[in-house]
Amino acid sequence: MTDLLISGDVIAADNEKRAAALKSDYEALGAKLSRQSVDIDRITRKVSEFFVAVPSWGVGTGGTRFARFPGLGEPRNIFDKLEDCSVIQQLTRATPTVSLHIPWDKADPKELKAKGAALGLGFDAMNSNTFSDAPDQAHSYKYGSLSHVDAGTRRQAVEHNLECIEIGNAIGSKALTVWIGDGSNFPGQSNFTRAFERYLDAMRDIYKALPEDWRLFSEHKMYEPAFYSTVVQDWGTNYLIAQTLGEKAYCLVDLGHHAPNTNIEMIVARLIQFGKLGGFHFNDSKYGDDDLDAGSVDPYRLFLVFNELVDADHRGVKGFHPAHMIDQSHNVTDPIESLMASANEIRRAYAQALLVDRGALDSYQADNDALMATETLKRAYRTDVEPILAEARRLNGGAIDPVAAYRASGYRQKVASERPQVKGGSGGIV
Ligand SMILES: [Mn+2]
Repeated sequence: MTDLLISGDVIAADNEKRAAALKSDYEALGAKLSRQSVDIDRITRKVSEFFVAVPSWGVGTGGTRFARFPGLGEPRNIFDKLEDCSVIQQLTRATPTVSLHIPWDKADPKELKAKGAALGLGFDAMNSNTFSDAPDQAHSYKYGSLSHVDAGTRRQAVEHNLECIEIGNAIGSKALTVWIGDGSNFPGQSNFTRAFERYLDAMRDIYKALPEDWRLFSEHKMYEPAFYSTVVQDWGTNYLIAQTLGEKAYCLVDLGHHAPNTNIEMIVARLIQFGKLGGFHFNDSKYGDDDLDAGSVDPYRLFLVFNELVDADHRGVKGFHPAHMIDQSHNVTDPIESLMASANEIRRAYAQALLVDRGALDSYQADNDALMATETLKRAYRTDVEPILAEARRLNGGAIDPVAAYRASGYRQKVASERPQVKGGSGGIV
């Protein structure tokens, strides 16, 4: 039996209010899609089988370099975080797994596994942290970790990643994501070549410890916390890493880790073509690594990314199973609400991409009909697929309107009374 933290009655009562309208909207959309020879139930089925992992760190209130304004009922530890994650899953039915960050979420693996099982949650990729210092560690990461000039510091960073694999293995994870803050703030501070050699050597040691059925994801980021250069700067560097390490190594694309206006969907296509797309950290951005909610600023870009994923699936690309994870920071919203909204936006982009008439698109491309080719994408994108998303949630026991049901449940007020309020703001993201 799964521990359900939102009463089934609350969801049923809220759904009841919306059921008739949904039925009518779903039928109208079904009729419209059938005129395009699209079976709405097939799309709904595919959407309900599409999942995205929630980041454990996402359920705490985030912050900026300037301040953090703690929210009500913030999770005190990983077990509280898992409870919040289970609420997101219960209402959306889109997020059955959680991605952990070590050491932030360090706990007895047996207890983690038991809590996850009780809440009906599994564990997605493990995330190591060698970009900040843990209280008792021997060597500081101030000047880097896996690429540090000091061998002892590099060794410590490798050992930490090995520990993440060990914990992950015990709780059923199948992947390790490595993101490092290594880089430089001044021209001349670091030798690009030597730093990258040291990084690759350290990553080889991690790769060697990877269980047979695991994947290793490296995540590129063009700047921050290092502002002049980063060791894993861009997708080209990332591809070289995956290529150098071996077949279990893949590239992770965090949508916010690119320069403004970068054609991310084309990067995705390239990585798919050469068998190295490992997965995503979904979020949105206006200027940099803003970690805004997925689809909140540029939903068309999210759709274009999904267009590449659906295209790859349609072409039957071998061994294609990218990991889908959210990586966001919530500064002004209730993190549970933001994560539910984001999971739905991600599914929305997927559903819209499923509606692209790929045969027509191929023909327009072959005829150099640029206008009709782009209209083919736009036609799918302009379709309001909300009835499909809502029906997928409803069919699986979720909420037709997750935010409304969540607010009706009083969950935030309840945990606010149980979890002591964090006093005062502090700098830095969580
Ligand atoms: Mn990320």
